[in-house]
Amino acid sequence: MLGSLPEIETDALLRLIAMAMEDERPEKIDVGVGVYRTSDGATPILSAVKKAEKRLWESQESKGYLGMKGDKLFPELLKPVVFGSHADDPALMGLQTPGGCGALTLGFKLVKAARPDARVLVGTPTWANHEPLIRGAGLEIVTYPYYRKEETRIDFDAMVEAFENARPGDVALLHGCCHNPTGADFDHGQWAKVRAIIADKGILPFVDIAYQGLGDGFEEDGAGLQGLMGAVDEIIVSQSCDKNFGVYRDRVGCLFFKAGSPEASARAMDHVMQLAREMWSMPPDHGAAAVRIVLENDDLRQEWLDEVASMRARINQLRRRIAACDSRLAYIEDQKGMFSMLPLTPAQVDKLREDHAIYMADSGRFNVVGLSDDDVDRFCKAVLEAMDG
Ligand code: PLP
Ligand code: TYF
Repeated sequence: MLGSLPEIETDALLRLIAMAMEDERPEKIDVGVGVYRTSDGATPILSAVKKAEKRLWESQESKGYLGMKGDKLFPELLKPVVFGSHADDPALMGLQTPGGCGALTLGFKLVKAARPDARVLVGTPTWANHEPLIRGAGLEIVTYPYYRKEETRIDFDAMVEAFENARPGDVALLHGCCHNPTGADFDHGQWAKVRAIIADKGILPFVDIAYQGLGDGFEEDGAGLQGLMGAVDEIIVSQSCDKNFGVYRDRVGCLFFKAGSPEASARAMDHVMQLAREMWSMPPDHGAAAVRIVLENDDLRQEWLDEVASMRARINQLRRRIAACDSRLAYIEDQKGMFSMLPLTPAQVDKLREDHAIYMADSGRFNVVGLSDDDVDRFCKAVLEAMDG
């Protein structure tokens, strides 16, 4: 039976990661996968997390099951970080998931359960995993234009037009901050307009926030989502701690949602738990427990905030350096988070890999913080040469 399975295309990004690992050229620059790196190319465990893990190891007396919601304190401690002054909204509920991917899966399955014919409006481009996760939940996708790669800007008017044509009950997938793959986030005015259309059209916002703190700061990066909280009765939020706590492989995330009332949210939670049971039953504990310990201890929380601030400073310093290389790269300074997208064709991206051992996604997306301090000038020179070629 299994032998009859057809061949499938593997994830292009995961293929790129494997190719970069095999390349032994010493000058290799890997700006493919989205993980934070120091100038030495390391992705270290945060010191606050390491200390929390030690405390966990010392104090944990049982690994008995925790239940379908996982660590119950974990989402409560995250709420003020993600939702600011909306954290105490009695209709806002959340539960631990295996990473942001688990939250996205669960959130879309919740939509499918509530409204099987809902359509999901998805910007182009978006993170490559969004589409399979949405289709996996059995939902229809309708794309909206998000970014003009050649003009290095958000195609805001076209996006607004697409939202104007949406049906009530459609779901709009939005990136909370640090847009993957473009780095292009809404400004305050654009968020205000998005809020107004969503409320006016009866669209359900689904906000994916996986990089909070790595753009301008936790408050700034949460502001768009928090503004939406005040404007709508219902919202779904997939959150990931994998980047801002550096716990990627531990798979730490949260699904939050708010229905029209605390009672309606509680009913949605019953459905969510049923759906989680059909997939993983209970999320893995270790990473979320470490994050919970960081958040509940003032000393560790401050250490973590300082560590994220230094990651953010490195990202933004690299952005400034790249932008200073040439006016054609100046836009990169205004973008947020780990990624930006270069106006390159797939053939130009291939050439960068072949001629310069520079690895980036076919779309021209590159991980800014994959560059070491010494790589910046060579990287910019090669990219500009490719743009001219
Ligand atoms: N959403 C976006 C936009 C991402 O870039 C990622 C990246 O990994 C995720 C969600 C999922 O994160 P996780 O690794 O926690 O599943
Ligand atoms: O976009 C990235 O590079 C990260 C890592 O299936 C990633 O989000 C890539 C592919 C994937 C899961 C995570």
